[in-house]
Amino acid sequence: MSQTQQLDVDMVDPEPIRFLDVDGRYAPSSSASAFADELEGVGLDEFKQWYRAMFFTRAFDTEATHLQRQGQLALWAPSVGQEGCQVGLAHAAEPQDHLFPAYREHTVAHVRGVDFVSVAMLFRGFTHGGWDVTDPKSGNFHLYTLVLGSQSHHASGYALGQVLDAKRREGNTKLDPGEAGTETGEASMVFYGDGTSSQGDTSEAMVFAASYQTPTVFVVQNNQWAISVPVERQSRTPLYRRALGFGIRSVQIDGNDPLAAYAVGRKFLRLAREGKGPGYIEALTYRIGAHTTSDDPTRYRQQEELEEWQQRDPIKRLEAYLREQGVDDAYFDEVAKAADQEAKRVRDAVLAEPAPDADSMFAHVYSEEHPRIEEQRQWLDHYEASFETAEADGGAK
Ligand SMILES: Cc1ncc(C[n+]2csc(CCOP(=O)(O)OP(=O)(O)O)c2C)c(N)n1
Ligand SMILES: [Mg+2]
Repeated sequence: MSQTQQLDVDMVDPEPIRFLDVDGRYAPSSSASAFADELEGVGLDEFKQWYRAMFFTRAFDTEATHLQRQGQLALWAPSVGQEGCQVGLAHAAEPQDHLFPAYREHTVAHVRGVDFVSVAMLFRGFTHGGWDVTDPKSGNFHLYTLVLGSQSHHASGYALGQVLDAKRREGNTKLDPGEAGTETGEASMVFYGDGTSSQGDTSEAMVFAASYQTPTVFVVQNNQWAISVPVERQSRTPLYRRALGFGIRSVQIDGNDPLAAYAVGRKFLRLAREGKGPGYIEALTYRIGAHTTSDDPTRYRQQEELEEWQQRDPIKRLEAYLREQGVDDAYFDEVAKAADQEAKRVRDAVLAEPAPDADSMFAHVYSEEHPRIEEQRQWLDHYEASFETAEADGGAK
């Protein structure tokens, strides 16, 4: 699965870390042994819970796509195919960790307790992103970020704050740059894609994280495409190797194996919390659906490639593993039924929500009044009023 090497240097990549093979059999790859301990104590109950979260997210994803097609969402970014690494990494995080997503981390959002309705409302244009009305910090799951790469700065900057807070708790307010070893007890984890790795922000964030030894885990979901640009165009070297150049521990995992994502995520987050510096995980996965509902992937990628990756579907893989462990139809039927109900609940809630006051678009841009915002607010008022005038005149002329 590694990318074709075009450099004339002799470097062999280890096999990606994997515990479950494509048929859901427990068959750790050679590089997995260093992480096997992390799975101790994780059993059937947990795996069933992970399966449920993945299945629910896919049902939600399908419903959200329908809602967009029916004109109820402005846009939708599907995560189909990427649920495996997301569920493993989300469960690897502790409640006190802070997670900084891009825009298709729907499984992570769900595991962190964010209501799917909140996620849909963002794409409906009804909220600016604060997840639950009662608690915008819900689950320490930060805002979806469409400005590619900016979240890597948010995560490494936040992590510097985590270090400073820990030092302050010890009565030490002086930050010595590059000094490792501060136990923070919490970490930050940031998600972005293969294409985003070309954005300068992500390199700067790695320099920063390595220099200050921040407790940050960078997760790159290499889903092989950045809209229509293949990963081979983004990087001539496997992405995980870039982080090594910054002095950051880094591995490549089979991103459709939730066990691999959990084990590596757990270890890297723990090392980060212990003051042992940042980590980087390249999760090899695939975007089965379109980039967004505005995209038609048949214009740029081959059907055979899609079918090949469909064989590696993370949900089917975990299902095969669970069946092997004796989980029967009754469980899978119950999950499917409950997921259907959840999708219906989200649909009903989205359609029932009254349209927000248009003024809310302007209300929180600046903390104080701003002439440009006032200008825009007045323009909208004038525009809205023009419809009333047109109606009073007997309709548009
Ligand atoms: C700074 C910036 N540049 C360009 C874009 C337009 N854009 C949106 S998504 C995308 C591709 C991102 O690809 P990748 O990082 O691989 O994430 P994926 O969508 O595959 O999950 C681009 C170029 C943007 N949103 N922000
Ligand atoms: Mg991508």
